[in-house]
Amino acid sequence: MDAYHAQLRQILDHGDWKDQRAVLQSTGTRPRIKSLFGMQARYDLRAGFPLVTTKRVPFRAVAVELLWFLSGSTNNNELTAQGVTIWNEWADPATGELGPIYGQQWRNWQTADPSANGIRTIDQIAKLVNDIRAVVANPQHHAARRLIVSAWNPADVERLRGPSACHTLAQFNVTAGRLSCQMYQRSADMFLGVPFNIASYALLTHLVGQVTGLGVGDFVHSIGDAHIYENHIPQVEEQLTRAHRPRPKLVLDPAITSLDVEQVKLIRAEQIRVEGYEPHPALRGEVAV
Ligand code: THF
Repeated sequence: MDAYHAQLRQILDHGDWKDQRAVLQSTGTRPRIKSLFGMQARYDLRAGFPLVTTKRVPFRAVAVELLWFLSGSTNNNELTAQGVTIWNEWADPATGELGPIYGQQWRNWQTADPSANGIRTIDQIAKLVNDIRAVVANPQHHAARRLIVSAWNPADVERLRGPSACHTLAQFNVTAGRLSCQMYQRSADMFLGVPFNIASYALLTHLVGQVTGLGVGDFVHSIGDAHIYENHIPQVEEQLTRAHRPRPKLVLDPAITSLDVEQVKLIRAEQIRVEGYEPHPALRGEVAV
């Protein structure tokens, strides 16, 4: 995970201080961020699973969150029922609803369609899996360089309660029997969010690879506004003194053979494990909301 540390170092050394909108609930203040626009890192998924080892990242929460996205849910209650509380700050207190976030855009993108009673929904994940299968069968298939899942829906941005999609778009690529993924993240909380985000898209790449019979290649992480909140800087300084440990290995249950919504709902987090994960202790930091 040298690339992640290099990004943290570069932001600390060369980033610019900026004011921003989100608030720390403990103090009611808006922490500044140190920010750098435009960064990219490449993680070779064959070299082990890219789970940060210089602090403990709760991998089970990553897996539960990704399965929740893939189930099409946008309700935080379905996440907290499984002990994952990372979306609590943004959920409607009465209903648990988060608005049209990833689950809806990935599985139920809505578009006007006069020929189909006014509205049609697109399951981008089902289309992705089908298109990858078509590209595997025929590398000249027109979908080969269009293997894209978009969470950024301009019409819905104004309806979102919390932040609009941070990870806006993922493009997949099949080369030499290996599946790679590049994700564009418009805004990245480098200390709290990014270790989750890297692990989440690496896991998604493995899952899509498994159901399409492909090995894995690289996860490429492209970032717009990469920032460290000022209240996270002592933790980041501590983290950067820690030595990397060997990357863990991802172990997926071979029984996972479909990412259809109904099949995803049957997948349990225990079917997705990491082996050999021996991180440094967790480093706590308050999230700005
Ligand atoms: N907003 C902000 N400001 N930062 C984010 O990272 C972020 N997200 C999602 C949406 N909005 C965001 C929510 N995802 C944690 C991790 C992921 C999140 C939000 C918060 C977090 O606090 N992690 C802690 C504790 C984890 C735990 O509960 O055990 C950690 O130490 O990793 C990024 O996509």
